[in-house]
Amino acid sequence: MKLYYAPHTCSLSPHIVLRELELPFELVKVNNQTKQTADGRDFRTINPKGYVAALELVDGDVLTEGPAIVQYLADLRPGMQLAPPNGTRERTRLQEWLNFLTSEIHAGSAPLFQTALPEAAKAHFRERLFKRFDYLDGILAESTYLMGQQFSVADAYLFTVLGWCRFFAIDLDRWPSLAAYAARIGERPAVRAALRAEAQG
Ligand SMILES: N[C@@H](CCC(=O)N[C@@H](CS)C(=O)NCC(=O)O)C(=O)O
Repeated sequence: MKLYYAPHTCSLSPHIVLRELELPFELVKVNNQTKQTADGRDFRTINPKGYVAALELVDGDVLTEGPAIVQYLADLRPGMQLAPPNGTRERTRLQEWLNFLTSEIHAGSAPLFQTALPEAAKAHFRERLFKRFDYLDGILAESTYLMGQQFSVADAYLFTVLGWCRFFAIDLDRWPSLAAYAARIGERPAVRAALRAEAQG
């Protein structure tokens, strides 16, 4: 498998999951500005949507959309329990989290990256995001991981998007349980290895 990634972006989430599952994979860096891959191809020929992450399977098929990719990966190694079995209520609970993260936190923080956006608009999106952080802080005050005691693909995703706070000068310590959670996930060997690989890439 090949993971097409760009450092500091949402592709870190499937990258972490690949390492947590100890699956064999190759990393291919994408320049998100030029849409060129590190091996000299036009990334849009791989993912016509033009954004990371994309996962190329051994038969050449390409999966996109982070929440779908991480579930596909987790199902390759069900024994590792990064996702509950398909068809269970717990799996739906995981999908509930993934949908919340992608629509409320990932997409909710995207406007803060827009340099062209006026500060008043950014303040609106920041306050909206902070309400979501308040909610997450309450959940993580009671729970080690989003799914309870079991680390899951949703945690790889939340850790990834929380990492963007440093780009927006958002101090995560305002939400102590969320900050402690991010620090805890950041200590996992697979997470450290993924961050190291992306820094060297
Ligand atoms: N819906 C997609 C969004 C992916 C996405 O937002 N990718 C960003 C990085 S976090 C990107 O590559 N943006 C570059 C672009 O849109 O040109 C997913 O959840 O995977």
